[in-house]
Amino acid sequence: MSRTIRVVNPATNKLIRKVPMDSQASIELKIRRAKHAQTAWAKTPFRIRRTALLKFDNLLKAQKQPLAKLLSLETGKPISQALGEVGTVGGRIRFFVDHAERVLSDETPYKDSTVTETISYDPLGLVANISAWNYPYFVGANVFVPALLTGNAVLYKPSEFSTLTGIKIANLLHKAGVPKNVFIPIIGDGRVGAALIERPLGGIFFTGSYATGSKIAQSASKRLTRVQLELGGKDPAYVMDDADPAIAAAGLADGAFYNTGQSCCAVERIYVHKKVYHRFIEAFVETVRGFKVGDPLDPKTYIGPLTRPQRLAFLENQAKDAVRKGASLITGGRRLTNTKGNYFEPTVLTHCTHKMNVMREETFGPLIGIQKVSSDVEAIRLMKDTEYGLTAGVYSKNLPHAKKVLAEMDAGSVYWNCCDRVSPNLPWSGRGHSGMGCTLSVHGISAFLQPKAWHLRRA
Ligand code: TXE
Repeated sequence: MSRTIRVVNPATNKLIRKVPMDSQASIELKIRRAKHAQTAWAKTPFRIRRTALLKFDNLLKAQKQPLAKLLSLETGKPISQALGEVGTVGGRIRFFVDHAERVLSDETPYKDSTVTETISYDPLGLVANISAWNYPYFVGANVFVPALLTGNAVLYKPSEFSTLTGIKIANLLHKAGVPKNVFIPIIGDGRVGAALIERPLGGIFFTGSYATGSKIAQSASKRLTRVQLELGGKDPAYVMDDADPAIAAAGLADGAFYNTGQSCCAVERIYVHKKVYHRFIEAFVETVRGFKVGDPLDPKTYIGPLTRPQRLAFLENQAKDAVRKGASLITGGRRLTNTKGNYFEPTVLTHCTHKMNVMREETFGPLIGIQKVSSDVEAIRLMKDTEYGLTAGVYSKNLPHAKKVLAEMDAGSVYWNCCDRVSPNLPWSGRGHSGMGCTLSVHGISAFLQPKAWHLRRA
């Protein structure tokens, strides 16, 4: 008897639907079907693969409203942000469509009268895409769009917290012309994910937590399967002594609390130079107190419920630990008890130090710790005191001043007067506990290819 996923609405904790999980046997069957279909898909002319993904983009646009509503119902994402995600994922799809053919093309780096040296690019073959729930369209498309364009077949396991959205994505890809056996959804939780990656695969592309990512890397190492990991972060931001405190406060409040703080590249800790500290705190707290907490389907809602109920206690413990060690709780700090949903008050802690969990462990929720600093040297030391390396940002009026600090950061992405930002033109990569490999940009297309070197000598 196969297990089922209970799809629950985080705003009410009411059951939406039960979905049967894949079993060991059904995973085996799907892998066999995908392996067989991939050979033909790789031989399909690029323009046909390209047309299918452009059609997928058009279908997403045409069905934006119902897709966004489903995303909001099943993850608690505020509807305005769900519309934003479904409405802008097309920019990433079109980036990949516009650049994949060039990345796929043969190259001839050397040729003389007798010898020709060329490079061709083969797809990895069968890739497993194990995805996350916080941006299922963004983090999914980062992987399966370039994977499909480069001739791979994809076994796509959506997170158990965004199962219905994952099934919708599969249906739309098939409707757009991607063969059913070339993109196959695998439904289930971590146990199903673990069973999937035990099989021989051409690559494993994972988005999720560091804890799970390291388990997956260990499992993949037995077969030397290529692994790409997009993991968590503890992203710092530094408000420098010449920054405009009001501009920094508005940008960082959004960066810390957008998607109810459940973004891998959310601002997770803030350092503020003493010169602008009080004006920043005043503006930042006023902005946070202005966030509307409510029904995700209400267009005015900015803070919705946490997707995962177990994180309510985690956030409460982070706030308690900080206060116990000397932090000041300026606003929030606990779950909302007058609702059936997983709501947590937007929380701001000041007078924080690195003795507190809130400044060291990933929060991934609507809670932020702020620490005053007296110099760039102190800020850089604190920003670098982490095992993660996803993003780091500064607010300052002076670019050379900002660049000096950003150049010191050991992170995949750095920001000047912005934060929590992803662009298809730029590589998205994590260092240390934030992962390995690259999505987006042309690097994120090459990730799905393997080169073949041709040494041709005229006899
Ligand atoms: O991840 P989990 P969560 C990170 C974010 C946070 C976490 C939140 O920072 O740390 O993800 O997502 C499957 N073998 N990012 O807690 O538990 C599971 O079913 C194989 C970073 O849900 O790691 C789900 O599909 N699979 C990212 C997926 O792994 C397993 C953006 C993720 O689950 C498994 C989004 C196993 N043993 C979130 N155990 C970025 N950097 O962009 C679980 N899974």
